[in-house]
Amino acid sequence: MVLRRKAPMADIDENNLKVGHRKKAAAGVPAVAVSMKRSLEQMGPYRTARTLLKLNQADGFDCQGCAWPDPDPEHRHAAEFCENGAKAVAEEATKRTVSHEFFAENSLADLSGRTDYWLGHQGRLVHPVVKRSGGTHYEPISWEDAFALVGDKLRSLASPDEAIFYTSGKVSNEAAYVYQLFSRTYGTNNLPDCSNMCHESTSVALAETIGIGKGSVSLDDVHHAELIIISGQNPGTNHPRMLSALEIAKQNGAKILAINPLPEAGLFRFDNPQTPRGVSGIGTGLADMFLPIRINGDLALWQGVAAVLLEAEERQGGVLDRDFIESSTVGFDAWAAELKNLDWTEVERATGLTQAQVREAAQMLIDSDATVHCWAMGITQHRNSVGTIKEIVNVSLMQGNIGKPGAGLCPVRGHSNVQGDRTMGIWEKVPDHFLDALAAHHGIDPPREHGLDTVDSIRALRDGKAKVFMGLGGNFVQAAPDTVVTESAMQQAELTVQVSTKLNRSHVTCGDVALILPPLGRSEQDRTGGRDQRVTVEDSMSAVHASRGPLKPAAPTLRSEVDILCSIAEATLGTDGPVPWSSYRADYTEIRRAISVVVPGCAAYDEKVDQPGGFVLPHPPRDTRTFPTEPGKAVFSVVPMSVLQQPEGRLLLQTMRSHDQFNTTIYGLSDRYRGISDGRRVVFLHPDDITESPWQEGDLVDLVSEWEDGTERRASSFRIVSYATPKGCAAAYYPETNPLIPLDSTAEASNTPTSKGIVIRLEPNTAGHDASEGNGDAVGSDEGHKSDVEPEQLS
Ligand SMILES: Nc1nc2c(c(=O)[nH]1)N[C@H]1C(S)=C(S)[C@@H](COP(=O)(O)OP(=O)(O)OC[C@H]3O[C@@H](n4cnc5c(=O)[nH]c(N)nc54)[C@H](O)[C@@H]3O)O[C@H]1N2
Ligand SMILES: Nc1nc2c(c(=O)[nH]1)N[C@H]1C(S)=C(S)[C@@H](COP(=O)(O)OP(=O)(O)OC[C@H]3O[C@@H](n4cnc5c(=O)[nH]c(N)nc54)[C@H](O)[C@@H]3O)O[C@H]1N2
Ligand code: SF4
Ligand SMILES: [Mo]
Repeated sequence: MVLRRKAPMADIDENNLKVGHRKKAAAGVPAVAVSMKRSLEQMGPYRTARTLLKLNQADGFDCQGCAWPDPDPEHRHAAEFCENGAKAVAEEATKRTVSHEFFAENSLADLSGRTDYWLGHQGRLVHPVVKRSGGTHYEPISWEDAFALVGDKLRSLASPDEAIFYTSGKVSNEAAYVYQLFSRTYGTNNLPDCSNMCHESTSVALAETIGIGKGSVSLDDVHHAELIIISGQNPGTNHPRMLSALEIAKQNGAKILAINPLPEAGLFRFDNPQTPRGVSGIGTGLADMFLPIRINGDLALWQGVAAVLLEAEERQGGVLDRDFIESSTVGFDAWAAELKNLDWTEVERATGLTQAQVREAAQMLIDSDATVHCWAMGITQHRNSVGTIKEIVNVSLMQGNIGKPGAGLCPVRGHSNVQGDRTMGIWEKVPDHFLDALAAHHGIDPPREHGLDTVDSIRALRDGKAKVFMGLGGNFVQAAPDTVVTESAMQQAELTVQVSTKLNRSHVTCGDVALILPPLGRSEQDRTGGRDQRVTVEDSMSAVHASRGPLKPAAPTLRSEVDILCSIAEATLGTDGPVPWSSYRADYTEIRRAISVVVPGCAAYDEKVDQPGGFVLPHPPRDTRTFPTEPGKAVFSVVPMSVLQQPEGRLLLQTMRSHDQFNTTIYGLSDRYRGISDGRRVVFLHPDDITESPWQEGDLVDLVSEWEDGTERRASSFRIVSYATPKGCAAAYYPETNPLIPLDSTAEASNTPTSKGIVIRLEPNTAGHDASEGNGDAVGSDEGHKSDVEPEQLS
């Protein structure tokens, strides 16, 4: 069986694709120029000034761009944002809006032929709209009728577990708290979130080993580390202000070890546009060592490093933190014994690195007394991710690199409030103590069985077990794996409700009845209940603070997320139940009072969030080297070696972000650091893999994935680009490649889709309209079509 979907492609002329040089430094003057250009285009000069000066300031609003933390208030610049933060703001604060006429003119069938790039560029959604059963268009509906429609439908379900309440991680703590409270008062823990596709492997591995599923460092630790390891992360694009922190660390003498199949620009040099060195292009050198690892080689790498550290300890001593291992951990001996049998041939095969390279990297750890280990999607989105992260924890524990200054575990989160949403109870497997507190404070009886995560929600929709899907932000059908399966699952829903700022594919691939409810964005003033409301968020380092939008809302019709959720709750559960929805809506302080009682670590929440810079949530391993695990100590875990090897003639594909997108939101067509412009359907290959194939650079091919059950999945029309990626390892952009990821291909123990390790083969292009141009001549380039490969960086 072949699963294939004709992807919408018409709005982007991929024949304009240009392939230029890969950049060797990130940011610099071009970043400032792009920030200003995009901001002015979308917002005009007045809104640009109003927003950017308030972005990430103590009295302003939190950047929607990512979860990287802000410096202390006294160390903030007037311009405390990066290029991609400015793009994220411009995307939301755009002056364009989607009118009723737009929906009258464009049927669902028309819209489904559009790319997400085109859909997002239509502007802000400003009116609630409905698609009725059998309807061909969205049409206007009043807010009250929309709420009643949702309430009636939810009350008619045979069981609350037939409803799914998805969250994307931009949602504020107040909205998240109200949402999970509504879902649980209604009667289900079906609260999947984007985290299920993102850092879930981190949360699972850390909860088991250190007792809390969050990172253990502060920004100050990054600044004062002796060694910073950056694994599977592209900070120059996805967390650009991390480069400022790395620059400070380098000035303080830190070394950086970067591990990535691709030589991402932001790993090598930072041209800080706020310093003369940066503007002049001298910049700050970052990575002292770069390991161009094979996709999925990280578990083997950390086993190799651990083995070298154990050897060195035996030989010379002083490498391990014996006192810490003795007093604060369990399982060391069994783990160390297992590593005695390490097979170096296996490590070399898995990593594509030589034993000498692994030893050299291990020496950097030996030489450091304070190591911070950062990681992101290149580590979390594999079948063996939980095991890999446990091995990273093992290596940190053996040197006592947790709960001491300049050291710790630093999973770098994605969405700006994804960590806060979890803290607030957006979690299908929330622990019993949270439910107990919820029950006691609100006088409700929350269900105790775990709910559905993202992948299981798709299965439930596919199998007709779930009938209502509500998305609080996000773009579920496009972000989820196995696009063909997910789209058809969503179309089987009886009702879909999307609370969204911008149009996207999840509105077009919807249920029998579908609602779009447009909320205020974070950059906008919120006057719900006639008073100035503020919300709160938590960053990747557990700092919580308030956020207030400076802008006049895109339209007076918009309602806040809290308002929408409380209104749906009332329409579903009535107004005389135990939860005071209308007081929550009238004053979010009331929600924060509930948070301060129910959510661990949040006592006096409403007062603390207004301190300059907010407050930091407790983290026992970081604060006192105590570990709330089952044995009461940090746990060394024996992780069986596993390596993803593709069969002969196949490639391992990773799916990643370009520099000009936020997840499924495509800002533009320029992946500047990788030298790509005016197109997105490219596949990056090692030059030898191109030579050994029947194709040449610039040719159009289909990507075909192969899954264990014999099914195949096809995504058409990708241009071959020669690139510095290890042999056998391909890369292409998400979400165009999501049709290739089988729903059942998930990480063990976290159920995260394997977005970074998919076995594919290349085939001749079969998409009709592009096939005729399927040769290298169609690729334009200002400098000729350059391959940009430095063989010495490759395995
Ligand atoms: N501008 C912008 N910012 C964003 C986002 C965005 O889309 N745009 N998304 C946000 C979100 S939700 C998230 S989760 C983060 C994502 O931030 P990242 O994790 O940086 O995102 P990806 O683009 O998926 O990049 C994964 C990196 O891992 C590398 N990699 C792939 N496979 C492997 C492997 O097997 N081993 C190793 N060691 N490396 C590997 C890739 O080459 C790539 O550099 O960014 C957040 N910030
Ligand atoms: N192949 C592949 N798939 C992946 C990944 C990958 O690396 N590869 N990464 C995964 C990861 S890490 C993540 S986090 C998920 C992302 O999954 P999601 O979070 O579901 O997707 P986004 O693209 O971030 O959602 C964008 C939409 O959110 C809405 N939106 C934006 N701002 C707001 C707001 O303030 N309020 C509301 N209510 N709506 C808003 C807009 O309508 C916009 O279209 O994708 C995952 N999917
Ligand atoms: S690093 Fe992230 S949070 Fe900070 S300004 Fe850039 S995009 Fe926004
Ligand atoms: Mo993410």
